[in-house]
Amino acid sequence: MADVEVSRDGAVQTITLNRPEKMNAFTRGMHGEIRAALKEARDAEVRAVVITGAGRAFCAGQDLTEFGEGGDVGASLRETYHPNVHALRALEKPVIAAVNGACAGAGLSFACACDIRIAADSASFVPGFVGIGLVPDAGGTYFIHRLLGSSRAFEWMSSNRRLTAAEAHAWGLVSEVVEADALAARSAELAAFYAALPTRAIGMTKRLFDHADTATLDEQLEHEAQLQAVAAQSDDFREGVAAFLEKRPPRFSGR
Ligand code: LHQ
Repeated sequence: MADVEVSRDGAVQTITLNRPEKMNAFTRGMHGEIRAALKEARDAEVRAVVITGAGRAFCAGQDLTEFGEGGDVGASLRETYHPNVHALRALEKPVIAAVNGACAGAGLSFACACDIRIAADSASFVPGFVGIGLVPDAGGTYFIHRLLGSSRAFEWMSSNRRLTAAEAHAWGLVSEVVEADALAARSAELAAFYAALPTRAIGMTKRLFDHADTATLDEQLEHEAQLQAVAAQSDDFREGVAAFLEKRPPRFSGR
């Protein structure tokens, strides 16, 4: 069995971290498999992606049995984690993290690099890093302070407090919490909903929000104008307007 499983159901691709006996902790080999899966997700036929974990964890972060003393940790992060974080953000389609259980360290960073997070009621969120004397990496400081605000992000990441799914929902870290048995069905339903939307517009909305983090108002207005010019050329824009005027539900193709 692969350590990362990829399946396709219609326009939805599911990527399952699959080392349940090790809480899906990341190994060097898994990064390559995730990279290949995210490359496959670029296929225009894929219009939404779900990332989840097998067994009782989402991902416990770096496999600490593989990560010994010595070696160039910075180089290892640049080689293994960074390309996948970039690939997630560059995917011009919605990526849903279906957090089925413990989510810690770089696993937490990875979930936070996704566009939408839903969680099982049994899930928990653990910074992890400070517990072993490290700083958050794999984009953790970037995404978590944007999601939670600096004050809460710092308090949480520096205290290493284990957050329940209900607390994560109250903080806005996850958008929804469902019973553990219902997570797979609910994430499939949510992904199918997103996969039926105008994918190019969704992808460009993602790009615009990422750009907004560092842009001035003038830069952002210009970026919006440029991408709107592209969206206005799409089949989905034509279909959306036609459906509105004909008072019928739109049938978006993602083109
Ligand atoms: C594990 C792990 C794990 C191996 C649980 N590795 N076995 C990247 C690259 C380079 C440099 C450094 O940084 C990074 C990024 C990082 O991700 S650093 C942060 C790494 N992650 C952590 O520090 C989290 C460590 N794990 C935990 O805090 C807990 O185990 C969590 C919250 C994940 C789960 O807690 P519980 O549900 O209470 O389970 P448990 O603690 O009893 O663990 C179950 C088993 O899983 C246990 O093994 P055992 O043989 O006793 O059953 C753990 O040793 C193993 N495990 N995380 N990261």
